Amino acid sequence: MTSPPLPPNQQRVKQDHWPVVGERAPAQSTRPWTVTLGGEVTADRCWSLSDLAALPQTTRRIDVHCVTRWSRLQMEFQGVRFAELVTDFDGQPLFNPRARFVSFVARSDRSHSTSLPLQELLDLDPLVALRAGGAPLATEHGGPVRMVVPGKYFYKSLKWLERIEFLTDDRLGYWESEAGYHNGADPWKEQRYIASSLSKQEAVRLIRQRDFSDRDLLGLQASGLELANLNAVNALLRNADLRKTALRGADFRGANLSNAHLQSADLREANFRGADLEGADFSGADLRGADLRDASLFGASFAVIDAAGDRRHVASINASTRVTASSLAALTPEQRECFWSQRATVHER
Ligand SMILES: Nc1nc2c(c(=O)[nH]1)N[C@H]1C(S)=C(S)[C@@H](COP(=O)(O)O)O[C@H]1N2
Ligand SMILES: [Mo]
Repeated sequence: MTSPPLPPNQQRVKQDHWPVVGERAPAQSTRPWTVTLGGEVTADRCWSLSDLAALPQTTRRIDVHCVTRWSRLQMEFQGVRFAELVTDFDGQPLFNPRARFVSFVARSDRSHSTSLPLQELLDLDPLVALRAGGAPLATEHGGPVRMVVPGKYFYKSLKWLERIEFLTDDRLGYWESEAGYHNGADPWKEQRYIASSLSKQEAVRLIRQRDFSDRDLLGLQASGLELANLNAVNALLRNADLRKTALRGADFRGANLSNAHLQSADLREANFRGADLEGADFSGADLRGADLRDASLFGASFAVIDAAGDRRHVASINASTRVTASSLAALTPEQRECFWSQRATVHER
């Protein structure tokens, strides 16, 4: 018999052992347990545990892959399909068309949460699980009710589910914002930490200390993270995904950000002196007070320019944005106009 496939660099647990990872118990409370829907919803909903148990129950065998490298295949879970829970009696969704992301929030002391894109969730067809292996879920494994999301590292499967919130913009979860866990979490693509070169300890340290200086973080995935005042001096950040990232006051002197995605990032007062910004995309970013002197800007963009020549998503630039004439010379005339029209301060050298 051939063994079933495992995602890269995962190992099967011994003898059906089920490790406890992360928080070990929910927050103490005397309130009866409920699961509520919130955010971009068409109707408020709230289920007690007996409401959930009275809904149609589905049994599934799901492969569990923890980011800490253990896997347990074909675990049996039982509960309500997420897709069914968020559908009304008449077949209409309980979320409205603006909803793009879902944040799951736990009844836990740190209000632990994790999020997923709504469409991905519907495709993955997760369970709001009440039982595992034929028995009620043990408390340390998320009982009385947890999420079980197949096809993602297990940190996307929240224990002690209390609230399901529909959102227009993503809200990073606990591990994703505090510990450098990758927001994509695809075990087959090995999306463990924000950069593939990192160990768990390094990812935590990088995020906690906000120190990326001199590091090779090729392909960094840090979209939406809170990284104000980041030290990224001389960091290698080619192709980094820094869309919507909070980077006010960040220090990118001498960094390599070629082809980086910085759309809608908060870059107020960020320092890019002497950085390689070739091919970087700054459209929609806030560059007020940013210093771009002596940066290489060949192929960089500061607005989306459509076929008719109209500029959209223009980066916010003003007189406190500094740039050198030689850097501007590498831009296309259309892109350069973002600086002239918004009266950036242009230094001759
Ligand atoms: N509320 C809550 N849910 C959580 C966590 C947590 O710390 N708190 N850790 C996550 C991680 S990293 C993993 S691997 C799984 C672990 O679930 P288990 O302890 O039942 O194995 O829960 C996930 N859900
Ligand atoms: Mo995990």
